[in-house]
Amino acid sequence: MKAFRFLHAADLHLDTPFSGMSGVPDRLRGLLRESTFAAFDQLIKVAIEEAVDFVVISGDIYDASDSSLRAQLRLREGWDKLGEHGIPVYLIRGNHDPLSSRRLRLALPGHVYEFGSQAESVTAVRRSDGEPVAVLTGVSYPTPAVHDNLALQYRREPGSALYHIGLLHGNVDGQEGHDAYAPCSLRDLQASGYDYWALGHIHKREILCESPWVVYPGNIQGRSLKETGPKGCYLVEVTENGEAELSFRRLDQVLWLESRLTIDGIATEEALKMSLEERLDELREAEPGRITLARLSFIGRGPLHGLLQSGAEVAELLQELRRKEFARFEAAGLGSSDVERLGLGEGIVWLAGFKLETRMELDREGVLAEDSFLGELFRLAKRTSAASEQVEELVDTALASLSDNRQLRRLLQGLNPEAKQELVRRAEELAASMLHEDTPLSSPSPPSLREGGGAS
Ligand SMILES: [Mn+2]
Repeated sequence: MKAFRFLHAADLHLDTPFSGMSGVPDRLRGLLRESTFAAFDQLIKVAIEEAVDFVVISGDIYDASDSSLRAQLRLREGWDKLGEHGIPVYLIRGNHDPLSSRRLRLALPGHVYEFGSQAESVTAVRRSDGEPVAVLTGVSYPTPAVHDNLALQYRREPGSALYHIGLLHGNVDGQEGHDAYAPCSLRDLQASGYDYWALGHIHKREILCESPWVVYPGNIQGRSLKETGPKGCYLVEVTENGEAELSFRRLDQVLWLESRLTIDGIATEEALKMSLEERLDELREAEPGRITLARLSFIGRGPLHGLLQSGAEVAELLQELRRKEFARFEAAGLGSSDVERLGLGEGIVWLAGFKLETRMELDREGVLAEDSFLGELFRLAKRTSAASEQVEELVDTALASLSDNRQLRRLLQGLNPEAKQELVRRAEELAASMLHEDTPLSSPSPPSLREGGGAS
């Protein structure tokens, strides 16, 4: 076998509209709309810098099947750059950009190979000497919804010693949160004889198996709070003995993340504001040159719990911080086409919303020593939590009456020990807020989880 290297990306979702985000200034929205293209430009740049032999893209290149001409032209620009460096592209279509979509008709240049609606195989060569190095098999979605197990169509070429790569857009082992298109099992892929499964469709980066490699690179740019953390592609380097080494290459220009901020020990609104500003600085410094869209979860216990409960105070505070941050951004003189310039300077942090998960201040030790119903309850919870069998027993007994209902029973069977422990903790919390002397019994408030302000 001969050594070679390639890039594996998927789910580019070019021209994602970022609609439904309230309160985002137009200029920032412009940068968000640009972000999928900016990540694509990075992909092209990395391919050229790493001098890969080819690029593999496993579906959902466009976000919508009636994708804009703008998206098609930007894509073409990227392909042309790769063409200038002699780097071919192999791609399949996914559920967002199936072959049936009428508008995706710009002719592809010769170095971009698009697989058709039936599994087929092509041979890829090493650029330096034109030696064949890999067999690539792929299938494009003919229509948006594909329910067949496409993986079964992939056949290793008999007698071929070349490295086999399968491009597949689909859901392996019924991953949640994504349509069950082209469903297959990890076992199907392992049994196929392929060396590397270049998957797309699931937007979360995940390596399902290392022998053979079964890899979701995730999407190249996060697009909502459901797609948090750094996004990019894999550089795959295959050695002469057919072993592959993967390295993640970050491509995203906008980072979505969840950040937790504790109110422990914070006594005043002023102190909370300072703590928020510090967090903003930390987030900005952690991601220079990027836009960070953060949702804050307020956690912990403290005197501010009661004040924050309604959410109005927090919303106002965040609004003020957004205003200041955006003024900073405007002062930097950046416009919607300045993602690259933004890449040179400081980042910007936009607070995309918040969650309230704080709890009332409680003298736990005091309650534990108390001769009261609450004290007794806390002692029971403490004793129980020390041993996981006891937690199981307590929760199972407490919930036994619910299991008459078939649906509830199924839900309960799915509870793992951690979830049961959490139930005990929450029950303790609930009882505390209902029984604690500060809280009138008439208005019990469960551990609060309120969301507000912005995208999800
Ligand atoms: Mn997708």
